Amino acid sequence: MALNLTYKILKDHLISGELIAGESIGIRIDQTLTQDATGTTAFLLFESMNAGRVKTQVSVSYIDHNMSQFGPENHNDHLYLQTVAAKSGVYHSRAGNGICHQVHLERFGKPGATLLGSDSHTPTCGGIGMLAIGAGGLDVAVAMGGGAFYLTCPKVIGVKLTGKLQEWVASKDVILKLLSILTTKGNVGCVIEYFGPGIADLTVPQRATITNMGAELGVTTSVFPSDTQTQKFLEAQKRGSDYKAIAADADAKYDRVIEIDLSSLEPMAACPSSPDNIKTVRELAGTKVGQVVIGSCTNSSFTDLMLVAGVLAQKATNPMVEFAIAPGSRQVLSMLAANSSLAKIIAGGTRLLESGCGPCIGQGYSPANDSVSVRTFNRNFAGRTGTSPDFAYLVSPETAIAAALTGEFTDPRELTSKFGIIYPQVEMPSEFLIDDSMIEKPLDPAKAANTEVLRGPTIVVPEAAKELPAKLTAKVLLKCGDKITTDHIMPAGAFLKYRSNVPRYAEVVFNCFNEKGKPTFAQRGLELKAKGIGGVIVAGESYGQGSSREHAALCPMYLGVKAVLAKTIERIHKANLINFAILPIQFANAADYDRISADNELVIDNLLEAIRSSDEISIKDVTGNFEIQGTITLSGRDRAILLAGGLLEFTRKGGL
Ligand code: MIC
Ligand code: SF4
Repeated sequence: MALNLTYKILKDHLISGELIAGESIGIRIDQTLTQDATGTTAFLLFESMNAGRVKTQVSVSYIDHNMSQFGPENHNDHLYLQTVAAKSGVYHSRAGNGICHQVHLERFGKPGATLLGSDSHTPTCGGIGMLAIGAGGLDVAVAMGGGAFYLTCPKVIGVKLTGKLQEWVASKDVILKLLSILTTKGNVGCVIEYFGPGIADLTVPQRATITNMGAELGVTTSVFPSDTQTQKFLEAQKRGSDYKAIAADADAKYDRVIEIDLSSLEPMAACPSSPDNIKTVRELAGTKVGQVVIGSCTNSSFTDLMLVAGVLAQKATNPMVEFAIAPGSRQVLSMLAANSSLAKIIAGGTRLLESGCGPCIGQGYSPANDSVSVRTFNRNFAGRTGTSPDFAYLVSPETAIAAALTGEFTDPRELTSKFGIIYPQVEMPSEFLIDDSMIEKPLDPAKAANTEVLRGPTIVVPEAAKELPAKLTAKVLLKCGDKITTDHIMPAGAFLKYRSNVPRYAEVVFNCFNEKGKPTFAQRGLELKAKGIGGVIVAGESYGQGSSREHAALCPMYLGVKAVLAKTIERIHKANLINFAILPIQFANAADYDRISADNELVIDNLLEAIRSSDEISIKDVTGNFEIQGTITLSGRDRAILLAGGLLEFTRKGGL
């Protein structure tokens, strides 16, 4: 039978289950990546599994998120991660070497292989023909220990690309277009696979921008075939031996096909405060812009920044715009320095930020009040910039640099007619500058055994999940609306440094909903927990959008949350809830959402029984005096994990 690319890679890695969309399957993981903001917990949990050395082909631990280092927490994390990596047989990419996804694409990604990463933008490596999936740290820890990764066998949406991108229109506009079609909701359980004549001209960095931001669709991953573009990229990275051609069979089937004509695309922007709030740049023309930043794992490749340098060589930035770049990796930065483009960038009026996540995760560079910030990033959730309210727009480097020059939204295609700026033709280099000196190789087992793992006092081993009670008595701790992101649940930015200290980090769970003078979500949760009463979160559609951060489950668990009752729940977050023994329930009848209020008391008489053997669960609203039905869509393994009291306990008890 003709197979699409997704199913080919899944078939090669299948350990359990059948390749039928909707079924639970287990796949072998070849490579893993972790980053510091999720990695500390992942490694603490990995250590507590006593798994010894990693069993994967390649596991890499990156430092890229938490590099602001206010106080000792971040550096303590770095030292812990560096030493635990050495001990566990893991590569360690030091702070300053670049953003995990960019570096993984450059130095480790392999067509046809599987990659599991504790970061939702792991699908970036889909640009090189990998099946690259984001997951919670605990799932990645299990994969590092040699365990399979379990997922719902996906539906595959084929995106057929035809035509050719015009000058000043970028691959970012392709994914923004797709977000305007599919939105951030309703795509759980799907993979996006690109095919068609239009892909031939797209370079690996361009493809990686598209697969990276595919995460915002809520899909399992996105993938491009591996072809001559992939070979060119790998050879230029001096990794030609990692190349293998892999593509869908000619007559492969897709569950749905969407066609995008690259020739007819125009520059676009995701407007505040959702990646699917799409407008054309033409529609926004004239809107004043106060800040522009080019960076993040979406758009900070060498070719992206060469384009920026080429424009800045012709015209400097507007003095009323604060303009910065954050090169995606040390390789990008070194190459810009070596060919003098960096000098052009600096001369053009640019602030140079570190090679890391930086402003994308609210680590500084917050915009002024009421100031429009134009970013080449992938997320613009409210408050993510560190300013609240904020007005963040997501665009291509072409659109970003046009705004930086003019101080307002400007269709970059007008730069030529209005300012005589020639479109810089940027070629993919035939050789990248290779310097892996900031990637520490795993130590051999004898040396590793003598390595002392450094654990600073700010690293606190997370409390283990508790078994769920047979009968749940709980209170609605919060009722929230649609599209609640993990940034709403667990803010990052200034609080990111508490990732290794769950009791401290838990203090800011749902901080954005806390009201001055009233007890916080955390205080209410802990008070109920002390009385043996559980907490429930009631939510609308697409609960848990966005990141893979398992703290969005781990910290609520610490505060006594036992269940989430929502209209729909996103994939990675649902898995994280299960891993930390919080039951994800969907309203059987969405209208029941309106009947339940915050603070209501809920009782589930047969919690464990339902988890064991039913797809339905009855929930009594004691305060409102009515009963509603919930749906629990769980695989057999999910049920076993919940009954064991979480994934760690499940694994300790010998579960696979
Ligand atoms: C993000 O972009 O939101 C993050 C920060 O990279 C997260 C991971 C985290 O919260 O540490 C993600 O995308 O998974
Ligand atoms: Fe880092 Fe931003 Fe990419 Fe997340 S989306 S990995 S914070 S650059």
